Amino acid sequence: MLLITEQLDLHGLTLLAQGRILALQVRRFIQPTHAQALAGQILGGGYQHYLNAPSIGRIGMAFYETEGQPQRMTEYFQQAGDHISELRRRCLPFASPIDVLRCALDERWPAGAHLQTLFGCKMFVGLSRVVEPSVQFLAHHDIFAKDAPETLAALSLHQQFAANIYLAMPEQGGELQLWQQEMAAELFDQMRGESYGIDPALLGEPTVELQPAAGDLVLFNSRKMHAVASSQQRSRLSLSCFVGYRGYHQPLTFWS
Ligand SMILES: O=C(O)CCC(=O)C(=O)O
Ligand SMILES: [Fe+2]
Repeated sequence: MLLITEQLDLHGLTLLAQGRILALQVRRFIQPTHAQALAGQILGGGYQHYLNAPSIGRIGMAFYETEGQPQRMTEYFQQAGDHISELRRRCLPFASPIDVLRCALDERWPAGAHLQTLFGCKMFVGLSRVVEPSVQFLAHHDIFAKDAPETLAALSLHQQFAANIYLAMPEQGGELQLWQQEMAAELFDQMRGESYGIDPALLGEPTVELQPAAGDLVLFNSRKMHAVASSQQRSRLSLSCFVGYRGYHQPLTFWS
């Protein structure tokens, strides 16, 4: 269910694409000492909160936040390039770990990998996500077709993965919890009501629970239910994006 490796390679990506593993954990994708320095630099610039999940901090804007509202969509696309540059700037003199991931996917995947386009516009990639102490990141799934309905970009996906590069992790708590069981979009939306997610206790024991270390990269099937356990200690910082898979002979795409 979980493959732990030292390298992001075609083997791991293929197992994930085939659904033979739930998650791929790449240890030390970023050197731990660099991860720590990057976390300080990125958080030092300040952050805001999701418009539709206000307990979760973020730098950049997730397409998920647009909720089909034309004004938010315009804002998202207008700011996409600036948000990519802003993360790059905060990381200096290090490379942005998201840029490193983008290159690695392009280099390793036979058909390459590139930034997702939607409505003829380049999307944003590389959301910095902050989970503060005592905050529980509720169980949810991420399905592009729910956020961008009736678009070829979303409907052509065979699989959607969440990719997270962890830069600051609490010693205890903050585990990523994954459930093998998928939940129909209608049922999930009915259960969550106005909230972005549901109480993980409603799902029973997670199938896999991971405690990534600072510097690790984890890719998992985002259409399945997932949650993040709360921690009493420090803020948890990860850089995140989605990776879209449309078959072995098609390029991977990424967006946030
Ligand atoms: O922070 C994590 O470990 C996972 C967050 C999440 O929900 C996602 O990347 O889709
Ligand atoms: Fe998620």
